Amino acid sequence: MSSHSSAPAALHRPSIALTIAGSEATGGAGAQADLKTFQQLGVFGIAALTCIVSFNPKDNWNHRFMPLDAEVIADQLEASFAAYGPDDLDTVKIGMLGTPATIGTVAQALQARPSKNLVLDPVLICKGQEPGAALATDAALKNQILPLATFVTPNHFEALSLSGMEAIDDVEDLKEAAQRIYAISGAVVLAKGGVRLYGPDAVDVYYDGGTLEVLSSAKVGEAAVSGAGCSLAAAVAAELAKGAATLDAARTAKEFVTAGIKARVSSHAPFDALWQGGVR
Ligand code: PXL
Repeated sequence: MSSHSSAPAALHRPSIALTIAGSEATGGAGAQADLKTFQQLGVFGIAALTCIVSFNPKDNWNHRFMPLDAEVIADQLEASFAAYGPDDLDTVKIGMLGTPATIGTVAQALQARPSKNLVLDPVLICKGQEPGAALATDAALKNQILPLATFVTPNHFEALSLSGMEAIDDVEDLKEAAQRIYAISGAVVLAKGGVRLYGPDAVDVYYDGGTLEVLSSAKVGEAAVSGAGCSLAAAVAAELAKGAATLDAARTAKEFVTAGIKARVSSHAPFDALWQGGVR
């Protein structure tokens, strides 16, 4: 074998995306779902954890929620942002933050290092948290993180909260919600109807201030699947990291999630988990 060879061809460097999210120990949701989604879509994923969620099988699979120390969160973001400059790492996805303290820490880090694409999955409450704490978390998320977002993916419950509407019962309501959320945030909105809206199709509404588009696919059963919301937002982030336009990113993400729900993984938990390999 020759000891020297011609210069290697320039390596293809993958796009990079960071998720700032919680760990969910059964692997359905949270940072685990985000990283699997990034990988499946050809993006080099990195993660900063905000909290650890462990469902409790002895208590009806309720959430046990453990926030990480603000300093530990800030340290992770410092490491990620020092390793990859703003041109290498221009896409950040935000999942569960969980407490006002965490939100403050993350907001500060993101303000110091603005991202071209900031995809916010506005996870509002987690079962197992105090309702009072959830309200404070809700307000902090709206005040400190939503203004930084370039793309936001509220589910039915979150769309009600962010839009201030009393009910979202059909696709017309969901369109109204998407437009209201755009008006307060300036972020592209992908509002998810999921299994919460009546009818044969899972309907999402995309609105970017100009284009209003209904993305629809046949419902796969009537039960919500764990990781669908996380994976949708992560897929949007992955596509944006690769340079896709926002509407194309939304369409690809919807297809990704539909395929992942069709190929869902069941377990002893009372809900199935989306399989990110479903698109294969
Ligand atoms: O699906 C919302 C979600 C996000 N992030 C974490 C979670 C959950 C729901 O369980 O545990 C860490």
